[in-house]
Amino acid sequence: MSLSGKDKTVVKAFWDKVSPKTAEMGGEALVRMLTAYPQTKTYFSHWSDLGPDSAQVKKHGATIMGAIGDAVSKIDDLTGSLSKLSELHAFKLRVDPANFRILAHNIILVLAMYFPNEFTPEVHVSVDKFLQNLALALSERYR
Ligand code: HNI
Repeated sequence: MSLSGKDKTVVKAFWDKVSPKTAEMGGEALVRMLTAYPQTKTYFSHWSDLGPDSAQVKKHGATIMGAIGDAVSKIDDLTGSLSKLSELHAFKLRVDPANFRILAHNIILVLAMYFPNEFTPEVHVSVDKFLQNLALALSERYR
């Protein structure tokens, strides 16, 4: 379902609040994805350490969250702004798009862990819709 004006406002306001912690939260979300959904590790088999203390995983989590923050600022055109990344994941990295939802789940979890008071049900529903739309935009170039 597409994002309403209210969803966009809620997501932007929440992201403003949490942005000082996004790099750290991205690392935590990626560590959790690789641990709780070990099938996702196949894409990172060229990295020596995929455990909870891996500097590479944490750094990459920060990179991913940076891209998500960028998408928040371009929330009116997710498909256009993510088309380069979609192409990369589709044709070069060959990431099964089902994994975008798995990562989104882990991001939601970490947002709630870090910001239990700010992550109200209202924020939850809008951020969830946003991440589903982002996953859809990232899947756009697969066919
Ligand atoms: Ni993803 C590289 C963003 C989900 C596997 N990924 C990137 C880069 C960005 C990025 C940015 C760096 C691009 C570059 O070097 O130009 N990835 C995102 C975003 C999402 C996402 C915004 C979803 C929210 N990526 C996933 C998922 C997987 C994934 C779910 C696999 C399970 N990504 C990769 C891999 C790389 C990657 C693998 C290359 C890593 C490397 O450096 O070798």
